[in-house]
Amino acid sequence: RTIIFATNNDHKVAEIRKVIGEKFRVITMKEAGIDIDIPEPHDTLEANATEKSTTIYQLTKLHCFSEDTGLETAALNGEPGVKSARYAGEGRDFQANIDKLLRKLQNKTDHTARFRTVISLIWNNTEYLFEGICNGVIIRDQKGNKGFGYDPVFIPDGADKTFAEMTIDEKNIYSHRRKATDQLIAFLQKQPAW
Ligand code: ITT
Repeated sequence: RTIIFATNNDHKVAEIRKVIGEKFRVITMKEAGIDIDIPEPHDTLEANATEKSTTIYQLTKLHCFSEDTGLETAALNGEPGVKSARYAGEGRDFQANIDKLLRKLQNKTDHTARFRTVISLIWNNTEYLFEGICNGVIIRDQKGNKGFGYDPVFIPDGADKTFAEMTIDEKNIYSHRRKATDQLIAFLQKQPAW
């Protein structure tokens, strides 16, 4: 039971592997010997996830999935959203992205936000989408140095610390990615032997 995870983001791999455990064998692109920059040219998470999974499916013809994630803030009409990785420019500099977000939220009272993950699975030449949402708030100062991306400024509802102050297991209690992955696992467990 082997499936390829079409991503170049090692943090995503670590988080998803912890959820999947021994249920399935997850192979990264690196492990499959695929060294390409997967394109993300679209204006929705769904379309970018589809682009990544179909690109890798066409190369390998193996079961594979990808995910695209965005941070959506209420006061900024869903920004940075699908642009989360490149909010402050093509450099994908996570500190610059956080700085820009905090600057734009500075004079807003509503700091609620959510992470949204869309997983695209290509299964027997058909696509299936799974979504996971984590609601929370953006704080004004960064806290913690674990995790990645916007983790130092996001506190999920029900927690009293940021994702960057949590271990992967703690983050997985709340996270968008874990919720989407749970649905992927449920789907895969329903499939006949593979
Ligand atoms: P792929 O290879 O899978 O495309 P990526 O890093 O390009 O990896 P995305 O396109 O999904 O991933 O970019 C989403 C960005 O949003 C990512 O670079 C982070 O800055 C941020 N992000 C995604 N998930 C996050 C999480 O769980 N916590 C904090 N920030 C996150």
